[in-house]
Amino acid sequence: MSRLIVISNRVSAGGGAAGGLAVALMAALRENGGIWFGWSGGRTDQFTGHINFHIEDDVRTATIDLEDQDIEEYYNGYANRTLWPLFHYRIDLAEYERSFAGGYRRVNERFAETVLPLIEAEDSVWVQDYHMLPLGADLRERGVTNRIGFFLHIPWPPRKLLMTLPEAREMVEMLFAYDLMGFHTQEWLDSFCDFVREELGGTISDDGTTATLGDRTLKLIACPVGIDAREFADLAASGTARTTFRRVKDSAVGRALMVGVDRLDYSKGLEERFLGYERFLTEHPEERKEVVLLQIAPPSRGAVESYQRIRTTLEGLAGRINGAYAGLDWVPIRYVNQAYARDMLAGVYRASRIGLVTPLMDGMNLVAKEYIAAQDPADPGVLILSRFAGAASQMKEAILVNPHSAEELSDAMLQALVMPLEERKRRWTIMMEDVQKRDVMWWLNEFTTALDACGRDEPSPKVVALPTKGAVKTS
Ligand code: GDG
Repeated sequence: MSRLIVISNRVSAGGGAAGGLAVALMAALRENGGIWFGWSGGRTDQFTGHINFHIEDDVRTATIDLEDQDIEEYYNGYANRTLWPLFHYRIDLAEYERSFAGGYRRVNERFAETVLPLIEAEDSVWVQDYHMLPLGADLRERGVTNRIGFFLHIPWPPRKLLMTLPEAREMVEMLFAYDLMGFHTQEWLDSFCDFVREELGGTISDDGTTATLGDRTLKLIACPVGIDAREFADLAASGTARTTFRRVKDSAVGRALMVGVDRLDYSKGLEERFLGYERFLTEHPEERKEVVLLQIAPPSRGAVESYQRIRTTLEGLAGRINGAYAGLDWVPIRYVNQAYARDMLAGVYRASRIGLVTPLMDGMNLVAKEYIAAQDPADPGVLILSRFAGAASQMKEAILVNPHSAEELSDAMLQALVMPLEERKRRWTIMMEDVQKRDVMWWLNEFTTALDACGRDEPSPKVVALPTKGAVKTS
């Protein structure tokens, strides 16, 4: 494989804090050489294009700082208040502001301008996620003729929903600057094709693997991201995981533990999950005091109002349910607003009889896979999984639920609690095989192999002036 230039909004730090995805991208960069480029998360008074280079775990990272206005309009604005809700089917929350769209375009151009001198002739460029949709086109405009791939980590919304975005057509047209576009599932890929066909008049090949618009052909691939299953199973066997397992088990004093681990985000269906649990407690008084729900929900995107609202709503709901049902020695919901180290999470998953993964909409959902990977093969827990998570297309042996229905959630909780060991093992074995087979390295290979196979027959790069503002310094 050629050298890889990975471009994403943020550059994930390596080391113990890194998730499976970051670990895999780092592994690819280590193996093939290359650079991971993105926003540092930091601010600057005036954007200069100054790049900070670092070496992390033998991988070269390059980050830039952004201006306050960039962060407000591009990150808190278009990415988190326009695209995120829209792509998760929440047009009721999506905000369509020209200033956001303008900031998004500006920052993508700044990314393109700044990364340009780092791209060498034979490199493959891999752009990640919805923050950077137009980046391929911005790079082409600056004369980049390298292979450029894009992977979308979130769902692709249905055509009519996407059409609520004022610049939807222009945005999708720009995607034809890429050589390859990857989605987690066939469903998201099909929605993309539907838009191309119906709104842009493009064509899709009979086998559904390419989309053509004018003289541009874009390859399409559905490849679900996985986790590093081996690493996760090792984490679950680590000393910290074992201590955490014991602590959590002891604290449940013989009760079955249900666990949810999600960023505090309205797409994750936390409110609906709490309501489903409340229904379960009401409908099954005999099960009260037999169960405890542990919800770990580290806050995210706190600068955005809808995220502040969900936090308040959940605090109210947890308070109400605990107020109604708690006794001297039992509290039905333990709601924790902080993040834990991954090895501790592995211990928590293993200690939990039920894994609750019930997003209203999710591109994939890695927690579902982590929960399965952390289980004890001799006594595995049960996964309750939303039909609307991309993961449901792979994990059919979970108890699949409609997360909007409190009754279905309640029924699923009961079914999971009484499920015999043999059935738990059967379901878990099937899911575990797939989690191991289609792991994060599998995903990486699928995508990069497809990208490598994209032929580039464009004219040689136009000569472009190096950015005058982009003084590249190392620090
Ligand atoms: C996007 C898409 C897609 C959570 N709490 C803690 C913690 N986490 C980790 C989990 C998991 C990750 O965060 C969350 O991944 P998800 O896949 O569930 O969701 P998003 O963050 O929304 O990710 C999603 C993904 O991209 C990859 O393509 O699957 O659909 O929305 O790894 O374990 N990690 C630690 N402490 C916590 O408290 N250390």
